[in-house]
Amino acid sequence: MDRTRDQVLRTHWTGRPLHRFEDVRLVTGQGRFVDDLCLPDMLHVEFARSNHARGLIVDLGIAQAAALPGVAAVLTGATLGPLGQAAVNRVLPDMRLLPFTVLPVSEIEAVGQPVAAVVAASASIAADAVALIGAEIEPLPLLEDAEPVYRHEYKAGDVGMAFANAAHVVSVTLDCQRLAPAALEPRAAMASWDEHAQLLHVFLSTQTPHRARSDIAAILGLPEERIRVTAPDVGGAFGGKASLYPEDALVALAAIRLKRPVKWRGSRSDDFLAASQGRGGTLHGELAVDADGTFLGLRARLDYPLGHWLPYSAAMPGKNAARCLPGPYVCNHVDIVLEGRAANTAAVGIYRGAGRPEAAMLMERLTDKAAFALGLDPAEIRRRNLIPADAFPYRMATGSVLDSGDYPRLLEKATEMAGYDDALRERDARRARGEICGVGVAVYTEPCGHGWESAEVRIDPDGSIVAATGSSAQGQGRVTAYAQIVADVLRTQPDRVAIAHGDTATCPPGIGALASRSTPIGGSALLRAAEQFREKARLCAARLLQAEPDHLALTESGFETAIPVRRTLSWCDLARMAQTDAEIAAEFGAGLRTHCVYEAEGEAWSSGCVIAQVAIDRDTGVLSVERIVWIDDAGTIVNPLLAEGQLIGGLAQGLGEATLERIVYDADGQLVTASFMDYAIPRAAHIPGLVLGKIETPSPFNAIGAKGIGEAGCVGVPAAIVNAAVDALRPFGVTHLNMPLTGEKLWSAMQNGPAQEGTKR
Ligand code: SMO
Repeated sequence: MDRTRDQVLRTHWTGRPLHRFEDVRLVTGQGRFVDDLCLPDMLHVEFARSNHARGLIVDLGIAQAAALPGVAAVLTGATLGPLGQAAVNRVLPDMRLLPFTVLPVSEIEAVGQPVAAVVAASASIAADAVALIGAEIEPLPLLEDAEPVYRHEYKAGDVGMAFANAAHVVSVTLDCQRLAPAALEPRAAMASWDEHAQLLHVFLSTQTPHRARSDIAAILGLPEERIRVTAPDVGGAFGGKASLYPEDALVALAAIRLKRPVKWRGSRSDDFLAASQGRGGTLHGELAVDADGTFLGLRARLDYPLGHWLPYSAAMPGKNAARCLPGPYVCNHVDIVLEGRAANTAAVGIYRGAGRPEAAMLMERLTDKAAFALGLDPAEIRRRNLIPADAFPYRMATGSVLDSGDYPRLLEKATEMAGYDDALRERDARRARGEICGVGVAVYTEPCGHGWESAEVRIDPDGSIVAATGSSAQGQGRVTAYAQIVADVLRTQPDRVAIAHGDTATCPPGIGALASRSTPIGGSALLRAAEQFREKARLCAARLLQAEPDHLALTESGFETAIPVRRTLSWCDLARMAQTDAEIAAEFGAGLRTHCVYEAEGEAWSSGCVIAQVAIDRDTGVLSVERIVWIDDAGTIVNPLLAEGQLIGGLAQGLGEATLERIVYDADGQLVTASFMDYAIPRAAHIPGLVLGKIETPSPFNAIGAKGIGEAGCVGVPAAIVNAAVDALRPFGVTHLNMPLTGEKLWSAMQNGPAQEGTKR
């Protein structure tokens, strides 16, 4: 390494694989999650949940429960009275809204819907009381073909002509199974009401503290300034904690009604029954190609299920799937119809990937089918259609603008690192020996959020630098990465920067941690706030040192000038004087503080290429993912260690989707998979051999140049695995497989020739 590069590395924290500052605390049991918190005189909530998917409440039968010693109250829809609505992001025009119901007054709309809340002296008394509730429900038939909640078309070019000119048209129908976000920590909420100050403090396991505050304000009819939402440590979320839930609102309401602190800790079953679920779409696509394999046109019909209510981002999966569908390829003629309909199930919302995985799966399956129809190698047909590196910014036919990327280089690097040609030869040799194995390629793009975040940087009187962000964390290591960004601007050590997040009382407003947008947008807000803070501090230091601001240099301990004489001012002294010098305080405000609202110029789009090698056991159908080679482009990487962790975590969940996970409702709307006994998630032993590589095309649309990375594993990995599995079973006449690729499904496919399509709701 040459000397200049070495110096740059020593003075620049961005790009260094620092270990997470959070880890020691978390791995030694010092984490504080909602359920670790206790308040004096606290009551506990448990919910009675519906056993029926749809019906009318005849009688909730709460008398026995209410009479149980230790029960403070049994709350029902009738006792709550009229309440306001949580917000829904109407990302599609003409989108209908469904009511947000804390507890139903008359109609039950899903199995697992909370119908009554018991508030008691302990969680076990509350649970005993719930068992005494014998609700009488008059069943109603399930909703069928409800009016769409949203319908939207994405059209460009002349699709009719494209299909008329095609040498081949291939089609794929995807049945995407529903998934459970399955965060390690189930949902939880605790609330206390200060009657004297008229202040509500809600502790919530959430991705979006500020939005939760707005929603609670709207539901309860309280001004926002009377509500504080604190997200303490949050044990994962993956989209499942991006919206306020009826249970959360009930906890806040109970604290006010009963004038005592109230806590609810959801169980795993509570989450399976009533947390939001992901995916679930039925997607049909047709791809028209010419004789060389050039993509001419794309038709698709995407049908998305929605549950019985709409979380804030309920329409995002459908919208993302539709707008991302052409993926990394040039395809100018598109006609995509998107519809979402309500059903008598738990809510459907965003889950790690939020529509991007379905788009990648459909496009990558279509691409493989086209390659097969033309006798082209799957890597080659992709090479012929990828958007060239000099075409950015690139407007997709669906209207979204890709900021930057180099898709051909991704593919080239992945095939090189995978030894693609050798892998194909090895596959053929193994096949000749009677083994069942396949190779699959997928190239993906994924949008990583747009809009704003805000940040605040200040120095406290004791000299500590505090950077507060509206973009919170649920275990991603945000505190470390954000400190690296601020430390670079202020030329200080990251561990000198305290990062505040996840509390509406101590942090500026923010959208939250979702859509892979935290580092690109939240990080950019912090970068800009830190720069503004540095310049304000420079002016302040110049005044104190009686020097010209331009003559001040920032050093590792503070500011320094050589003109007229050498003088220094440490951060500590600066902080103290900014607080205590009346003249300075008058000019710069008491204490040094800057607040910045940052709006990204556009969306950052990550991309990547995955090559999967799989083998299938002939006797059991069990699939082994033998190796994944994966090149990801997430633009500027702030902390490579955290980035790698995000890739591996996303891969694990993508692997779960591809091979194991599936939420099943039966024909009566009963949830068949309400525990980890029935819903399989991957274990460490399932994680395949992994070769990671990266390219970095910084985003021109945000200050850091970063793109998202946390969802990538759910986007590219399942598509590559399914393509590899179909490749493996091609000798059996299999042309398509729906996830999850269970042993039973693959074994059946081998027995019966063509793939057996799984059934799903
Ligand atoms: S699915 Mo994410 O938390 O946007």
